[in-house]
Amino acid sequence: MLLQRSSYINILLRRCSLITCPEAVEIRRPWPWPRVIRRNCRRSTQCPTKLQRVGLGLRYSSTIAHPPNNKATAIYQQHVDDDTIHLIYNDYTEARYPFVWLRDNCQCSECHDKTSLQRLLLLETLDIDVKPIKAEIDFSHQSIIVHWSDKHRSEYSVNWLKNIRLTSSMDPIDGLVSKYWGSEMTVDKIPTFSFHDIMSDESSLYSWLASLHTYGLSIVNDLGDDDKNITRLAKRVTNPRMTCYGNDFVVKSNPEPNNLAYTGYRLPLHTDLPFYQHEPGVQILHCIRKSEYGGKSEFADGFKVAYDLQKEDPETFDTLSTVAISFIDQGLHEISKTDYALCDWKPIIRLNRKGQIQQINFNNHVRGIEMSVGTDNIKKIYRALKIFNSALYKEENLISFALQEGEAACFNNTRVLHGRSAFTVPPGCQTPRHLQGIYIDWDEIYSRMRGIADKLK
Ligand code: NM2
Ligand code: OGA
Ligand code: ZN
Ligand code: ZN
Repeated sequence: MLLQRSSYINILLRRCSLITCPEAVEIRRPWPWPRVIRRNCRRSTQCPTKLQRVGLGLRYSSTIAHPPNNKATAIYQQHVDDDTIHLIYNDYTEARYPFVWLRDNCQCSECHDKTSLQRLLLLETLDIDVKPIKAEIDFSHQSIIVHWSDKHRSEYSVNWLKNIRLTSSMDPIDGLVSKYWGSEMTVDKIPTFSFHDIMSDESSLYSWLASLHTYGLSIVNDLGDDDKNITRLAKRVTNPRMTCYGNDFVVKSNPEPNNLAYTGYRLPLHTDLPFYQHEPGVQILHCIRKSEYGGKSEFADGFKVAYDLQKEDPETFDTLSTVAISFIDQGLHEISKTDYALCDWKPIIRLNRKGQIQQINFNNHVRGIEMSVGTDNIKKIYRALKIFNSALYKEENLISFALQEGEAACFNNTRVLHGRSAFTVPPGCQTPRHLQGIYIDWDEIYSRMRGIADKLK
């Protein structure tokens, strides 16, 4: 017999006078796959926590001799309605779990592989109309046991269930905000972190990465002049992102440059490697040797510039966010030592599904020759590109400063545009300008941050 709407589960009556202390189970809640750590109740067998039954098993009130933790550690109540199992935890939070979701996420070894932590249950097996025939609380194990209409039996522990919110995200990354900036972000205001702190302390590492998320720009100092330190810094997060320019790269004026970055030419504001479908997320440029003869760094927040443009010139914004531009590069692949020819088409301003600004790709020196808009529209594209370019250089948007030796500029390569003024290398110069560069991907950064956030909880 299927349980009717609002019928309460009678199992609570079985042990209603004395249940397991809510503190008997300590929960760690790494996102998003809770690993369970159990701990015995600190208050031993005399624990006074009780649930008392009131009325005919339809309502319960609690008598708690010591206040519950503000994190739920036990289930107080459970009932089944049309589509969900409704739980009330001992911190008075409520949660509803749809039947189909519970069945889909059964954690038994038939449905879920314990080693890979991945789902075994097949969509073809899942009945979206599945219903519980019986659901009960197992107080000693603090779990819900459900017997399903498809004859399966599932058990869900409170430790696992209580951290799952189906209405809002549990991901710590979703709690981070973005803050747009303009030229008020003078060099002394750029969030700055010490290489040594980042290497020795995970909370400094987290703060650095969180700040990169928020502002898209930070400085790491104390790097000295060791050209391997940039790799050490990247590896503190993850493996660096390999590209056709290598695992890391030397930015020096070079007699046989395979990129304009490896000359002394001015580099107008740009994002790197837009000819990859998946552009590197973050770039780090470590100044090993600065130049007396130019080579100052420039930055602008592409999100702010795009946001202002959307308000001030919606037509140009529309062109920049809808028309795909080609980006190309070719040469000898630094790692595979084979010829490469990379090409991708994308709009300068990429919007997400909600129409919000998600990504900027802008690079004049690797912009392709081909255009897909038809001859009549070509001038419109050039006008839009020029408007975006001059908006980046407006006084209110541009910051410019000389990176000091031992400092690294770190920036979101899909948001913040970077450039440099021209520089020269005088004949016979023994200490030419030298930056060491590396890329890291956002997926890896967020993954590392989640891991640290779990540990710091
Ligand atoms: N480098 C520095 O997108 C670009 O071509 C920018 C990239 C050569 C790896 C330069
Ligand atoms: C680069 C770059 C800036 C600089 O290497 O991608 O933009 O200051 N370099 O040399
Ligand atoms: Zn199962
Ligand atoms: Zn660059």
